[in-house]
Amino acid sequence: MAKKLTCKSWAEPFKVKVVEPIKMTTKTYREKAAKEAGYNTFLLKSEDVYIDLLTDSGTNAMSDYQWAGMMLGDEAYAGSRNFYNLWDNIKKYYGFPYFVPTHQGRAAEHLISKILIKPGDYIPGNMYFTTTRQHQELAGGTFVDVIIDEANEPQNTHPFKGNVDLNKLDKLVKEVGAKKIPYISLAAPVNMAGGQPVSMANIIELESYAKKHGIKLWLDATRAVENAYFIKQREKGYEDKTIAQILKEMCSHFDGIWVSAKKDLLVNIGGFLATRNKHVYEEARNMVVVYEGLHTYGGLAGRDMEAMARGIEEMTNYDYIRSRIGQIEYFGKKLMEYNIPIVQPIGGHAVFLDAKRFLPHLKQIEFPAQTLAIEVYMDSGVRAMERGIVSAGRNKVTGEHNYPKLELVRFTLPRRVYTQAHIDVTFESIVSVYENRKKIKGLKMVYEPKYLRFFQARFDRL
Ligand code: PM9
Repeated sequence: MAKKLTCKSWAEPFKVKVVEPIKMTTKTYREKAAKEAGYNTFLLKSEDVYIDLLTDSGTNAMSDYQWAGMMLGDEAYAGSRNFYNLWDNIKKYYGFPYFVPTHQGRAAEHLISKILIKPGDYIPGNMYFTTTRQHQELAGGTFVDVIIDEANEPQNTHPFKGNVDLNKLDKLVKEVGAKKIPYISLAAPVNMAGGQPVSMANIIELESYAKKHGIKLWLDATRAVENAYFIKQREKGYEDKTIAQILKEMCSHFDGIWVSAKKDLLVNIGGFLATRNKHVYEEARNMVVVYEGLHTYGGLAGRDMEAMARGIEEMTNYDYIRSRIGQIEYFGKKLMEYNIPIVQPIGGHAVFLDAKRFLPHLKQIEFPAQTLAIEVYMDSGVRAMERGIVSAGRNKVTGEHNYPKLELVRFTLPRRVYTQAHIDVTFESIVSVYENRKKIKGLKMVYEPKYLRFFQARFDRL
């Protein structure tokens, strides 16, 4: 009997106009490349990678509308028209009156950390992010994790694992005093927890808590559109709102945001800081000329700002974001069919393998996630990223390794770049590594840089 249709599929609301060839290599070639790269996927040459799921940062495919905008770049040193186009769209979509462009997200993190943090301050947040915490520490602050416990449990299917635990926050406020807390650093969604969202209810609760204690509330809105999508899917009362309405409502609860435009905004470079606080704006507008460039370009070309302005218009399109997150869901569900241990619920920008359950015979100090990432590369040429003990770095006081509860490998989907067939090839490679997992040995670190070690550390096989 013929099979009956039980549900209808979605498809991407775009088609391919330009293609970029990618190289297929042999296993022997990849083993040599991995060794030369010190078994760190960040140190591989991109041309030696077949399917590049290292990051969704700056790896997006721009639309013809964005490329057309690139030709309208006004490269004046001061007062570029593209700066004003971008400003208009930041006001319209994020709802903040003031903004300062930066060359990427961490430059905005640098500015806001320098402006708000005094040495000895504490910055509570919903799980650390590598570059965010680094800038908070360099400004003399100490990051304190106040995320809910469920975020550290890969199999827990809580719909908003990015939420802040108000009791943990209150405990910190009581311990150190609100005066030592310049702002709450919220990320929505939470990258290191597996792309897990924060609910609007939690944001509203946080806002009222912060106001009551005279603490500012800032948002890392780098992937806020993905968070808005999950709110629409999972939170009562938001089903009928548009992604643009939810994004604006989210932002309305914050003093300001910093953004790496290389994600949601569908571009290859860019970042910004936006706020409703005139004093912070004036400080940032002045400081940006020291570190980035004039306040009307912040280290970017006029054409880059135009691409960002146009990316903002495309990022909240429902069919687009549904297909982006749908692609990741497709990937995650395939892995789950084969009992591959992944973080659940499936996140907004990536599928995260749980390396502790994938390679239970390895100790955390044998770098299971780093090992797994390079094993998958050697198997198929698919590149992923470690998000475990290497990324967590060292305790800034004791110098000991931080041992995070989550030891993950992130397979991140660039926006509008790969097809379902690329996902199938990736999934098959992960399954074949899983079938041979018992033979896999760990790594030892043989070179460790001082800052953000995961980018440049080198390893040897045990
Ligand atoms: N995220 C990522 O791959 C790129 C480099 S770090 C491995 O996930 C958040 C939530 C990010 C982020 C970068 C930045 C910094 C801030 N917040 O990379 O400097 O995910 O533009 O942004 C990366 P930039």
